[in-house]
Amino acid sequence: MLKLKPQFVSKNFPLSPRIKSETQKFLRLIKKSRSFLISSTLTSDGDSIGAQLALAALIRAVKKGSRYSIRIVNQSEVPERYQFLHGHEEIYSWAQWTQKAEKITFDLGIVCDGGIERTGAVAGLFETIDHKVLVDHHALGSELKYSSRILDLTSSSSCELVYHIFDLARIKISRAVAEALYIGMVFDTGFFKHSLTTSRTHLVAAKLIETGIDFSKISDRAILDRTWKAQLLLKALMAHMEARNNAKLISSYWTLADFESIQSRDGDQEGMINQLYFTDSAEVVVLFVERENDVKVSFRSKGKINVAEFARHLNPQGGGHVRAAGCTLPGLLTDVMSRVLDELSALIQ
Ligand SMILES: [Mn+2]
Repeated sequence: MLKLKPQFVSKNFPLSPRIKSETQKFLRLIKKSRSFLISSTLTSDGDSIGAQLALAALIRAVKKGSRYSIRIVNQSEVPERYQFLHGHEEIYSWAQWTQKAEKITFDLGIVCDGGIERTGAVAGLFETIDHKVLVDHHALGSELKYSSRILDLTSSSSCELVYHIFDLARIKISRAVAEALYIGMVFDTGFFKHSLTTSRTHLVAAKLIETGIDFSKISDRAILDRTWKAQLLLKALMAHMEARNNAKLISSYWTLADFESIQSRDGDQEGMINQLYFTDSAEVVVLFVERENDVKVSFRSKGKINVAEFARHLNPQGGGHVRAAGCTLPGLLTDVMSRVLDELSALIQ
């Protein structure tokens, strides 16, 4: 196989001095600490899971030979589609964590792919930790204070950024870590298509492929394959699809009754908003998900409308990227839908 020179990526795409010094701070903190907490966003996705598993491997490499413990705790369970990644069984959902009732004092709390504000119940665990680290690529990410803030808005994914941490620390990337990082990158870039995909992204992917991963098989397994129940969810999504503004605004929704009758699982909805996005005339698409106490709203934009800003305008705790963002809103599904669609419709005109 064609091999790129070691450190090829960092030579061509050096980290900015600020991100480099924040990363060095992070590596020093890992050396000093013995007990680690890693968490990520409320809803686990390919990027958040991949980055967490890779960060855990990074800590193990740095701490090799010394005593330490790592706990990865997320609000939600690892979606089934990622349950082949090495180490996934070490990730606790909040329910599993509270059941375990382990008394543990963490020295270092690491949050990736979103700030502590977005970790749900896990946020409480961070309160008593002295040193916190953010590894993220989201604009409008987190307003909290961190001992090290590794925030790179030019990264396609948290996983791409985590690759650079390995590179800077000169830690060899194993095949298992390469699989986790590759899945995160494929997930966040939509198979290297979204706007944050750069030549650097491809070079990082090339380095990961060099470890011998079966990228074709794992990306089908993690991203494209659907369970039959997920296909039924997609069927409902297509059935509920509506267009406004000459099909520049496309929307759809799922009700609690849909979930009840289909009996789908958490990860089944993942990526389905893309089916709305693939409408040629669409400028912005919205997916509404009815939940017990609120409505989850996800946006994708082709660029004219900054949906991160729009999501923040609806709920200050919302956010994301210019082209992909989301928020939660209180109220009845029908009310939330008409309010959001009216506002967006006016924006498009
Ligand atoms: Mn991400």
